[in-house]
Amino acid sequence: MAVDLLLGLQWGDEGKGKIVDVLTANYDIIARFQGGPNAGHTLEFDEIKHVLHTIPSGIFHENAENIIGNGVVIDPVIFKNELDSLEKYNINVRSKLLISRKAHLILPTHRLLDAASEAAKGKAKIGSTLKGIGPTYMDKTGRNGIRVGDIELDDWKEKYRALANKHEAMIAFYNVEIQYDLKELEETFFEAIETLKSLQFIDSEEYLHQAMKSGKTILAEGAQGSLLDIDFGTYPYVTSSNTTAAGACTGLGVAPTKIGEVLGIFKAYTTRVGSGPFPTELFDEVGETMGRVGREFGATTGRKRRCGWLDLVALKYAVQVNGVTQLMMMKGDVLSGIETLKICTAYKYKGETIEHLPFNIEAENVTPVYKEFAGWHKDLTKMTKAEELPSNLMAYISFLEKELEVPIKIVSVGPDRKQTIHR
Ligand code: 2SA
Ligand code: MG
Repeated sequence: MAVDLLLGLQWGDEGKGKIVDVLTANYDIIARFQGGPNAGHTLEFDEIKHVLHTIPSGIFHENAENIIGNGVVIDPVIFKNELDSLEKYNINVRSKLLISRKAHLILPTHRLLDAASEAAKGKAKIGSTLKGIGPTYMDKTGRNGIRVGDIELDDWKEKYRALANKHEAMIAFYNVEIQYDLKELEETFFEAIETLKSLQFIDSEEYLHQAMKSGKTILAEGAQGSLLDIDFGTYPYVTSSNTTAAGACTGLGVAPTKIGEVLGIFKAYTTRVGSGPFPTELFDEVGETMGRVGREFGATTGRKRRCGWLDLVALKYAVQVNGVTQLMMMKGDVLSGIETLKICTAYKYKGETIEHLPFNIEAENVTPVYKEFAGWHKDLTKMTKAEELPSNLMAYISFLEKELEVPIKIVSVGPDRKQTIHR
């Protein structure tokens, strides 16, 4: 059996949590392969809204097993809170959640370092989620990190102390105002470590290998989006992991020959949180409307998301880098009522018109070229069949399918599980 991937194709917040939840019934195992509590995957059903940060979105399905892969970074404190809030709903997380021993831990000082680094950058800050993601991946590649498997060993606290001491010296080096009480932070941290220890740890690459052999179906759930990829995103305004398809191979230990469908998810418009270039960003009433109607606020930090038109140049790039085989379009309902819609089909770049993503897409380098589309006015949120979708929306969809050369298999018309149209 192959592993299918579900990835965000823009700057995150495409609606991955909802789609994983919708698709979970088809899979035995859901696995996260990168990122950490910088993610906020929102799921809505039975009139309750759940936000997951570390735990895979399959946790609400009775029969799905959920795996946190080696490529993920875990903050034990946030993880414990997530666990507590799920137990309220009578979900037996412990029996359905497995954690890779090779996943790295976010320490309290990683979070402080994230804050210090951002403060020191001033105007040039990344706009990180301040969850310690960057510093934790730095320690991973720097070969200094502490992994989940380490906490099963006796001497890990010495390793912890040495690393935390080094971090404190680094924080001082940044020379910025950061108030903290490490003793207090550590108390909470070590308490959360005990909770983490009570969960099931596995060698996830071996586990997945055996699962595939026995015919189990697996879905790898991406976090953030392709344009936040450490290699292919809008560097340096990116996250610190590979959010693209290749990240699923390294973040789970799955061979490229074992990848099946690559499901790419995008919004009918574009959003971005944090700093960095965004060529189709809107600063007018239309952008305001997208943000208000689409409830565009970060699920982790509550930050207001920047909004703009769909950027087909960037989307094509993401489809290409990931090898997307099926597309899912989210939030078309948010565009209802906008008279004329625009899709960016090319960039003006150094006096030329180009249709690929150049090295640098800062505002002073690229000017979007738009194609206009007549909007649709009907409320989509109660529609359940493809035949009901307005013809102007169908024209929008057909244009994208033709340009991207990949079918759009799901059109989502609202946040609820039920508001999902399969084509
Ligand atoms: P980090 O914290 O080091 O990964 O931040 C680096 C950049 O990556 C962006 N980033 C995100 N963008 C969109 N959504 C994300 N997750 C949360 C959510 C965001 C939130 O799902 O709503 O609640 O604010 C996410 N995580 C990281 C980040 O904005 C930086 O630009
Ligand atoms: Mg999100």
